Amino acid sequence: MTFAGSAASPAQFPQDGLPEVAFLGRSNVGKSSLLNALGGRKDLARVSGQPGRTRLVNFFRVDDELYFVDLPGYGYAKAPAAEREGWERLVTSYLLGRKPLALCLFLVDARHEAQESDEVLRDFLDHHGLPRVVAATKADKLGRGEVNRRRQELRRGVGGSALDVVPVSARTGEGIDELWRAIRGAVAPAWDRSRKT
Ligand SMILES: Nc1nc2c(ncn2[C@@H]2O[C@H](COP(=O)(O)OP(=O)(O)OP(=O)(O)O)[C@@H](O)[C@H]2O)c(=O)[nH]1
Ligand SMILES: [Mg+2]
Repeated sequence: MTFAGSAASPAQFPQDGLPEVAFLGRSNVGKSSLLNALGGRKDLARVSGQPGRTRLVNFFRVDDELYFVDLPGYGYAKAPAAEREGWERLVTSYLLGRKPLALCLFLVDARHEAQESDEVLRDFLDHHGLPRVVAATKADKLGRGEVNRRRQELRRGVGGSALDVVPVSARTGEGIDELWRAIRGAVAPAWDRSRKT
């Protein structure tokens, strides 16, 4: 996996048409950490102690296969309103206008109930017919039985029409292979389409 550039506007998005997997979720939920774990890189995407630090759309190329797209998190109350509206516009225009977008990875913290902002995102993705896999992050902070219980709860909650709910840990690597299988399953049809056109 290599860094392929940051975009502050759609004109700066990649042009080569490889399928894209977008990372979505609240600020601090672990998007950049999970992206690094899936890409087998320790610290390519910036991981921050401070929430709300990813402010651009960042593209990471995984071989000649696909792009991971690290989007700014939502729900970070301390960000100035004007700035927040700017990212929201950028993220919305990405999600609604991006042809190569093959899958949304929707991250929620395995430990917590889905927040209202998560439900807003779930409804948005459903409304626009954007396929998603839910990744329940930081599963290393829970015991095995608790992880399974949370997985069932999340299936009923933000799961909805999701293809799957997969508990993951960027710290221990738990769930990373399973998540890759879910990603490949969802991206393969997009791959076929992009080769035909
Ligand atoms: N225990 C544990 N901590 C994690 C895990 N993944 C991320 N974290 C921690 O959670 C914090 C936020 O991680 P990031 O990957 O920066 O989260 P983000 O969603 O990219 O945050 P923003 O870009 O600010 O929206 C960091 O302190 C990470 O070390 C995990 O699997 N287990
Ligand atoms: Mg981040």
